[in-house]
Amino acid sequence: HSDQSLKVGVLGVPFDKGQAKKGVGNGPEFIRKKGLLERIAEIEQKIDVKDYGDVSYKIPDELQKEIVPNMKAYADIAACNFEVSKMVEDIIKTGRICITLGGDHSLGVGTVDGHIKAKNENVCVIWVDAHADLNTNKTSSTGNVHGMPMALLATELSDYWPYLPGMDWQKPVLSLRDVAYIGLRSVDTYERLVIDKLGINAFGMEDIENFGINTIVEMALNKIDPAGEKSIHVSFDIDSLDSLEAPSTGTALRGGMTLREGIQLMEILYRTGRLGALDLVEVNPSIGTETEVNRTIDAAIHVIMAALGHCRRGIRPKNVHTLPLQ
Ligand code: HAR
Ligand code: MN
Ligand code: MN
Repeated sequence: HSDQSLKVGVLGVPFDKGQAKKGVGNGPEFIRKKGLLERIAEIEQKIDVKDYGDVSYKIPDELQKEIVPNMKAYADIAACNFEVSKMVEDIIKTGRICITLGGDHSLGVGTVDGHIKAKNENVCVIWVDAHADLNTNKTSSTGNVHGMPMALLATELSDYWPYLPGMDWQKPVLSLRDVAYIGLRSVDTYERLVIDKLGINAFGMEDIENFGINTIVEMALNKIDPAGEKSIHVSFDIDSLDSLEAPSTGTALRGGMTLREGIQLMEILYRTGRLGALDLVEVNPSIGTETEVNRTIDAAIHVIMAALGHCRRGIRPKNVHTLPLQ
């Protein structure tokens, strides 16, 4: 770690309309209540952290009645992500790493867009997720927009969308060549087609099994940021972790990453010194028992701590080299 303090901004997005289950909007409140900011303050690396509170939005009149086929709560999605994008852009422009607490994963449209605007497009994305979130409104079997953010962001898929009213601020400027998935294990058929056709860097659970998480992160960075010069955006869906590790999420799934792998992944990305933004999404405190909710939130906090330089080896006392006598 360095003596220079790391500047961090925390932003809550209590948004739940990208999917059907109530409760995921309370993620930011529960994660803060369990002591995220206090835990960040314990990290040896000096951190200047500012909490920007929660994003709020109003649907503008002209958007009120807009609907897009097979995109549930379209007006809310467009209006909320507009605010998210502006906030994330501002936070990153003040030199802070932006930690966004979700909320469902539809907010990834706004966070990645804001990051790209703040860094003049010099951004790569690591999407840590059991799912590819790469459906368009024509391929989605659910109409839930939390399964679509990557497809909304991708330049390569812009021709596959109808005109999206109220989303003109969001130019698809992210190439899927600058994206790597880690943790996939539930990919829909059309998503699989896109991944194969475009040759997207997709590291599934079997790859983590074969190579180990260290090598996978290295491989991902070599593909999307070979020169080591980009700002890294990590969009971490808590369902990337095994459902035993993070049960309180809307689409929990067995066979996922351990928390140890999640922590290791984030520690490696911290050490690049190029982490620009981290989304921590899909924690749903209304799902599961109290123990399961606590376990899930605790996992989320561990992932964020690792991203900010928390060291599992412990902290050396300052200027002290011997044990106290008696
Ligand atoms: N692919 C499915 C769909 O489009 C489910 C994906 C949503 N689940 C998530 N996103 N948590 O990562 O609806
Ligand atoms: Mn997701
Ligand atoms: Mn997911």
